This record gives sequence, structure tokens and C-alpha cells, in this order.
Amino acid sequence: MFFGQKIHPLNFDVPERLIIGSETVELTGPGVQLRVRCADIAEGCLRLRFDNAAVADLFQHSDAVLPEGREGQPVAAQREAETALFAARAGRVELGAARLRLELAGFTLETVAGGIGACGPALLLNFAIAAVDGCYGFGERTRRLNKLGDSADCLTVDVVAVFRHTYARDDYDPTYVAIPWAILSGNGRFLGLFFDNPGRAIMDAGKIRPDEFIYQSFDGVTDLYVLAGPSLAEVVRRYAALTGRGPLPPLWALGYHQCRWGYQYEAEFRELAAQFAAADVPVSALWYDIDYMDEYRLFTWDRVDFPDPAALNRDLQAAGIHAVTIVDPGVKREPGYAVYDSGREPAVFCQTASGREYVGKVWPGDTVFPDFTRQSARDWWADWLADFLRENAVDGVWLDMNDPATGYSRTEEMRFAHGAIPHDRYHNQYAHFMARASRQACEQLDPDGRPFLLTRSACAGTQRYSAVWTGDNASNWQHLRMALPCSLNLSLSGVAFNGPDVGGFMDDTSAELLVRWHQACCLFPFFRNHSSRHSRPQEPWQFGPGPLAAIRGAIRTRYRLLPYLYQCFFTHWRDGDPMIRPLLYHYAGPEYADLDDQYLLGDALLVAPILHGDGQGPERVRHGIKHAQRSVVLPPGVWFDLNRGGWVEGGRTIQYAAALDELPLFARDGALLPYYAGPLRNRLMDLRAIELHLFCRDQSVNYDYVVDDQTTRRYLSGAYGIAQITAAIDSERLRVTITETGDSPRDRVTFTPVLYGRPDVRELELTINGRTVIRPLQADQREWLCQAWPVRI
Ligand code: MIG
Repeated sequence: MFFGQKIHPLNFDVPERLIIGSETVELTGPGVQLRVRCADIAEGCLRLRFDNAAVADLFQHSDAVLPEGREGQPVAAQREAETALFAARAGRVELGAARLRLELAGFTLETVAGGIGACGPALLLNFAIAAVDGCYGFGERTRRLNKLGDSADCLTVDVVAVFRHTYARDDYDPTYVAIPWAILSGNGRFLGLFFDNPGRAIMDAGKIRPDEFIYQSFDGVTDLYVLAGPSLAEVVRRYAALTGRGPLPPLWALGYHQCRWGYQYEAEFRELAAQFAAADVPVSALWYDIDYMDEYRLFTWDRVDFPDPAALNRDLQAAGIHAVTIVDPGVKREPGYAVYDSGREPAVFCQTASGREYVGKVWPGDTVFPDFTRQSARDWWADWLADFLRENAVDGVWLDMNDPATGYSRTEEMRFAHGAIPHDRYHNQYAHFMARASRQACEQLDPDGRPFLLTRSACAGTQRYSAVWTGDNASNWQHLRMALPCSLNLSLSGVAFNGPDVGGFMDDTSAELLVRWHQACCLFPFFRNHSSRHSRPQEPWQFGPGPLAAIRGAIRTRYRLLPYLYQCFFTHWRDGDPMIRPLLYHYAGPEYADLDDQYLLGDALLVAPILHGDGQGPERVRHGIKHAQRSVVLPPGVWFDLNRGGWVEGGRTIQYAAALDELPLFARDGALLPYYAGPLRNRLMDLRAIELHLFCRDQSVNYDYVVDDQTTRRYLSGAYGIAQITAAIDSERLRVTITETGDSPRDRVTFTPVLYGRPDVRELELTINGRTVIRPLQADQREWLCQAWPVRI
């Protein structure tokens, strides 16, 4: 088997007969015996379960769906001529012997003739998609946002190990993350298909056969969850409700992170902190890659290079910098090494079919792998990890190599539950259970705190435990451009908290690429500069003062907007909306179907970064300075150009030229952007003084600003308040009201309005929690900006 190979639809046996029971429909024929059941799961969500008689390992589902979504209410099958009909609450399902028709929220999807089949334990579902005009989701993918004409192999792999010679291109498949989730669009409506099967599966959206969407699992039971729209937001929110929304991280995790494979000595970390201070660039965390360990032994430090890691980390913390360490799953197989010894007796490691410890070959040499699928192994891991974090004052956990990477040892021989369960069932979920065990460690350590974890591999549902970065990219423009659709589709696939290695991991970056990468991703949920030890160093100051100033500008933009990023994260946790969104999340029209070189943060901020280098695309010389030019699709309405100042008419495509230190950024009329306005000092920032930037030309503003403690888990039980903010212009007067409700002390945050309005507005009427003041507004010389007004009243 090599990648790119598929099962040919012609090799599938197609059922010929339909036997309708009360809750079960059997589809049978030569070589095929399938059983289909339907259940109501939640509002707008139904499930079809496909049991295949040829499947030996009858596992029901992966760990993707939250426990409350796993049972559901069986829907009775009714006979209607030659068809079984399931009238589920979410929609209508018609099942023929080899035909399936779904109708949910006005979206109809039907298989091609003979579109249900089996080939031994493999299942085939083949839908006609001639009327479908877009396909999104697919988890972490290369290439473009719209997956029509593309396909996805849902198998987690260590990309660079597998695609050693081609990783720097934009077309590898599979990736580190496997999420068999597709969102189809047609006629302005959307429908979601989540094929919950823990094993490998392929989705092909018209690549091998135009106008056909083919799903094929290789084994096991497939639970097809069908999620209704009609809007994209509804589909995405339902998926998030089904598989879990990302919990809030600590605020510092939303800051800027600096990492590099190669940082190796205590002095280097102290030097880095000093360099960030000297460069006047805030940084929230420094990361320890594998070289901190004693010969790659988990939960150890090289005591020559790091004599006292706890003291070092505490010193960093005093400067507002957090410490994150890499943690690989592989444990060095070395009798006498305490971690290995302690796992042998309770047999926490994966075994082969005959019960030997499964041995891989990774960084520490011969390596064994905890069987995270078992609670006892998770407990063992959580104890070790919690002790390690506590003893060394480590704040965050970085989970790598959990695809799982086993080096030259055949991965398939690794089995679970003392060798009883074959590899396939948990391959894609290995990282998921590792993340679950690691989160357990963090919660053990600090039951009321918010852990921060980052993982490379993931499957559906992993967002409940960890953020995801998109793995080893390369320092080239193609990979920068790809970072947008990749993170956007991952965002549409439940993993809101994600981002790439900024600057590129493999190969040498350049000054221009590094700057543009920082600009493109400075408003991504996760923002970390990371590079390989074999590449040219790429900390913000490595290319001299000009590029440093541009990078500093991008990083500052992020810190200024930290309150907005935090609000977007809160919205994700509460409602399931991703933080970054393709424009089609909010705007309908063919011009958005493929648009993936610009994105929205929340529903208010449009980011259109420069994604090409000198000489690669349009450019313009202004005031003697070279500007890279790009087109920006501005949706209808008026937009405020935050880079240059001034309102721009939307509903059209404009050309925008940006110098190296410019990032095209637009706020929509009617938006509110909460800004941090104090000094930027790593994580030592007080978010209780907030500027409310009100974009109010023709539209009024309506915004819920969430107030909580930003550090504990009390928000989970509703301990947060909401400041309801409205702003409207009434002839010469701007009327702003702020009313705090909910479970949080009032008047804890000071809000200062800043109006981006019209020059004829002369007066501010401000009401905070019932108290009103009226003050004259002094217009700035710039006609659109009115003076900020301190508002503690
Ligand atoms: O075999 O720990 O994706 O971020 O720097 C390489 C060293 C192992 C792969 C990760 C990368 C990390 C690197 N790791």
C-alpha cells in the first residue's frame, strides 16, 4: 500500500435487496451484508450507523463524539414501496437497497445509482454532487480551501518522515491530523457529513470521478452523522456541539511564542529573554525542544546544560515569560531508567499480538509507547507528567511525534489493550488519548487552572484537550499561502485553536518571508515562531532593524488586539464558531467559494496579508518605496482601513499595495474591537483597561463583551459577566451604553470609547450601568477619528 492509492468503486459489491425491520434495515446481495440504523442525536443532527457483517473488529465508534451524543433515540424504519423511510427530527432519510437520500434543512443529497457498497470490511458511500458548489472542512489539509476536486486520506502520519522528498510542496496527503468531516454547499445552503470511523478512511470530493463524493472506510463500523444547516455557521456549531468545543486557554497562550529546535543551554534561554527585551518585542513563552532532555529520556533534564531548570523557569516567569516543554510519547527502553521501570509492572506500554512490549526506534533509540487508550496507563502518565511540570516549573505541554512516529519500526505491530486490539482502531486516535492523558496531568496539578497543551497529531474531538499546530512546514511562499486555507479548514473542523510554524520550519527563511509570515498569522489563534535546527535562525531580530521593526509591528498588533482574540475564543467555547473564518462563513456569493488568501477574525476584522515576495507578483512604487500589491475582496458595506485610516466602500474588489511593514486590515462598519492600550510587557499586562474601538459610520454597534477572571476554570460553570455594549449615532450625538449583567463583579473593567465615525458627531452620551454623562467630543484632525474619552464615572 502506498499513499494515493484508493479502493476502486468497481471493486465494491452493491446490495440488491432491502429487508426492513422495525429499527434496522438490512441491505444484502452477493458479497455484501450491511445493517443500517438511524438515530436522532441532537437538534439538526441525525446518525446513520452502517454495520458490515464482514467486519471482525466490531468497535462502534471513535472517541470523537461527546458521550451525550453517542446514544441518541432510535428512529423507526417505515416502509414506503421499495424504500425504507426514517423520519428523524433533524430531517428525512430514504434508504433503498443501494440508494440513500438525505434531506435536512432544505439540502438534498442523494447517492449515485448503486452508491452503497462493500468490499469485504470496507464500506463505500458515493454521493452525486453535480449540484454541489463547494466542499470544506477535511481537517488539516494542504492545497486550497475548497476541496471540490480534491481528496483526503484520513490517516495520521509524520509528514516529513513519509514525504521526505516532497514535503516542501503543497500536495502531500495524508497529514498529521485525520478528521473525516466534509461540509458541502449548494444553492447557498450547507450540509455536514461526519464519518465517524476510528480507522483509516478516504474522502474524495470529485477528484477520481467528477460529480461524485466518495467516502470509503477500510474497516470497522461507520457512524455517519448528518448535520443540518442551512447556514455554514449552523453546520459548524452543530459539529462543535457534537465533538466538543475548545476550552479557554490561559491568556498568555494567546500571546507570541518563540521556539526553535536547537535551543540547548540555560544561557541561551536567558539570552533570548534579554534579546526580546532589547528588541522591544513582547513574548509570552519560550519553548524547550528535545535537547533539554538527558539523551532524550522523557521527564529528565540534561543537568549539565540545565543545572536548575526550575530556577531558570521561575526567573523567566518573573519577566512574564512562560515555559513550555516538548513531551514525546516514546519512553526509552532501558532497564534502570525510572520511567521505563515504573511502566513495566503495570504493563502500561503497547504490546505486539503475542504480548511482547512493542519497540519502536525514535529519538532515545529503542523506545516503548504508553497505551494511552487505557485509563490505568493515562493515570500512570498523568502522575509522571504532573510531577515533571511541578518540579520544573513548566507551564505548558507540547506533544510531538504522536502520529505515532515509530521510526523504522513497523507501526502496525503496535497493538492496544495488552495486544488484544489491532493497531488500526487507535492509530488515528493515539495523539488524542495522549492529549487526554496529558490534560488530566495538568488538571491534577491545578484543578482550578487552565492548562495549555499543543499537539501535532489529532483526530476529531481532540480540540477538547489540546491546541494543534500544523506540523513541519517549509520556509517557502507556497507554504505561507497554504497556511491560510489549512488553518481555516482546520477551524471549520472543530479545531479552533491552531496555527502553523511561523517563518517556516524546514529550510532557510528570508527577511521578507519571515515578515510576511508574521503579518499573515499575527491574528491566528495560535502564533508561534518555530524552526528546525538545520535551518537559518529566525528570531524576530535575525535580519536586522528593518525586518525587526516590521515584525514588531505585527506582534504588537496582536497584543493590542488580545482582548478581541480572547473574546473570539470565548465565543468559540460558548457557541462553537471558529476564531478565524473564511469569508463565506458570513457572506454569500460565488466570489467567496474559493477565497482563501484573506480571512476574518471573529465577524468584524478582515485580514488580507501579502503572500508573495519581491518579484513574484504585482507591485507598485510609492514615495520611492516598493510595495507588494494584492487584490482584496471587500464584502458589501463600508470598511475601515486600519492600516492607513479612512473608510473604504465595500461590495467590490480593490487593489491594495503594502510596504514591507504594512498589513492590510479592515474593520467592518458596525464593529467593535476591544483593544488593550497599556504598556506591552510579555504576559504582564492588565486587561482591565480596555479601549472600545467603535466603527460606527452608517451602522450602529451591538456587542457582548465577556468579563471573567481570565485564569480559572470557573467560566465552565457560568462564572462570567457580560457587558452589553451598544453604540449609535443620533444626529450630532454618539450614544454609548454599557450594561453589565451576569456572574462577575461590576465596574471591574474600565472602558474607553474611541469612535471611528463621521466628523459631524460632536457629543458623547455615555451610560455605564445606569450612570450617564454627556461630554463634548473633540474631533481629531483626521476626519474619521474622534478623541478617546476616559470613562470611569
Ligand atoms: O523528528 O523535536 O514537528 O516541531 O522541532 C523531528 C524536534 C521531531 C518534529 C516536530 C518539530 C520539532 C522536532 N520534531
